[in-house]
Amino acid sequence: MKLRKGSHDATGLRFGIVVAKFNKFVTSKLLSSCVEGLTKQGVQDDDIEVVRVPGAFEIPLVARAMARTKRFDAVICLGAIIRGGTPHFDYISAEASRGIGQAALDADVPIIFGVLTTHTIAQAIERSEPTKFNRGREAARSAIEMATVMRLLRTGEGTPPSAAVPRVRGAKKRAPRKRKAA
Ligand code: INI
Repeated sequence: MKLRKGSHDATGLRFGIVVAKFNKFVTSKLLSSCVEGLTKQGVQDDDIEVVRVPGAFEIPLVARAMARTKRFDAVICLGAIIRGGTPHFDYISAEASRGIGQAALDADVPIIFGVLTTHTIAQAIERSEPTKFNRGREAARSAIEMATVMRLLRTGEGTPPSAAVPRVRGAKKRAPRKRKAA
């Protein structure tokens, strides 16, 4: 059995970040911890591109557009959806999660779900604290791991040559080409 896993060394990798402006008192802290999480693992400041969008609902379209440029090894989505007194929360959170998942599959690039969905403001604040569990920093870790896993799969790095190009069982050998008469 061969175990393949990503690493947390992000040297030379490039990341896009989409961050919602809605609930900025939370998302700004997610953003700073996310950027710090990336740079601590070796990402250069110039290799991080941040795009701000109005709210979490707008994240998927921009994340997909960024991923499709193929300029990034992964795209990270940051937002904070906090339950209010209406069903609005359910529509926004369902669409953000569904859209982000779909965007990754469409673009064939890792897109990370760093969007908080909480019942209360207190829960959102707790999960964006730089000193405690911070969803932005976690999103950075996941992005690095997924970027390195995908690179591993694409390049076949560390794969023995016989396994990198699998033989098709029962495939016929191609007959040698006939030479044309002069
Ligand atoms: N956007 C959020 O990012 N978080 C929320 O909690 C939120 N709530 O509760 O309304 C929210 N709404 C805005 C939404 O994302 C769109 O920006 C807006 O509907 C325009 O399309």
